[in-house]
Amino acid sequence: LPVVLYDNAVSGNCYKVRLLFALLGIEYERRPLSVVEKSNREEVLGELNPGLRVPTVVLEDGRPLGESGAILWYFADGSERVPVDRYDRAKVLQWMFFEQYSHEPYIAVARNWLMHDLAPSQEALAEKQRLGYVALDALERGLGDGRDFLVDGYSIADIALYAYTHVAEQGGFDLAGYPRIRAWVERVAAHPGHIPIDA
Ligand SMILES: N[C@@H](CCC(=O)N[C@@H](CS)C(=O)NCC(=O)O)C(=O)O
Repeated sequence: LPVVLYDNAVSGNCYKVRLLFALLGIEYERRPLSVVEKSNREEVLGELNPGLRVPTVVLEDGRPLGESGAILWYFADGSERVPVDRYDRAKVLQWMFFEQYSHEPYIAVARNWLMHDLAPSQEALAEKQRLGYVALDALERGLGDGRDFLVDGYSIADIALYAYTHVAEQGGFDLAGYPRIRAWVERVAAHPGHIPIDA
């Protein structure tokens, strides 16, 4: 059986998984779920992911796995996209936890609100954007010292952060003041096997 991906085409969290699968040449079956009309979530994902979120995968042997970061780690560990060195592995996790706590909740949510006209108020959107810029400042600092990627070589830390950063404009963010981020976005996109979010 192929790997199954419960997926959404505009979701950056799902794109992380599709991008990794493309880079690793992993074949999978894509099962789209809406991120707006969510009434069937429990029925479809209830047995698979207690969070009822996409991405959720079902492995070849039937075991389910949720959370984009966990899915990236499961498939990439042992490949070039996860370092071998213990400290570097922890640095990859440092960036992935940063993405989930300090980046995605602002940049992805601002984008989602703007794309689907969901912003509860202008003030709420402005606050998401303020905190999103704090995350972009951190990412810009993290790409200092002439480093090409966040850790040692192109890793799943880059995939996790790239997913929403490269479409941050859709959340109302201007990357003009972030030259290292812009160069890194181009570097990731130039990697052999790269696919766009809307592939
Ligand atoms: N921390 C989760 C977040 C997943 C997530 O927020 N998925 C969204 C789509 S991007 C979703 O399923 N939203 C529907 C909902 O909130 O019920 C991950 O990284 O996989």
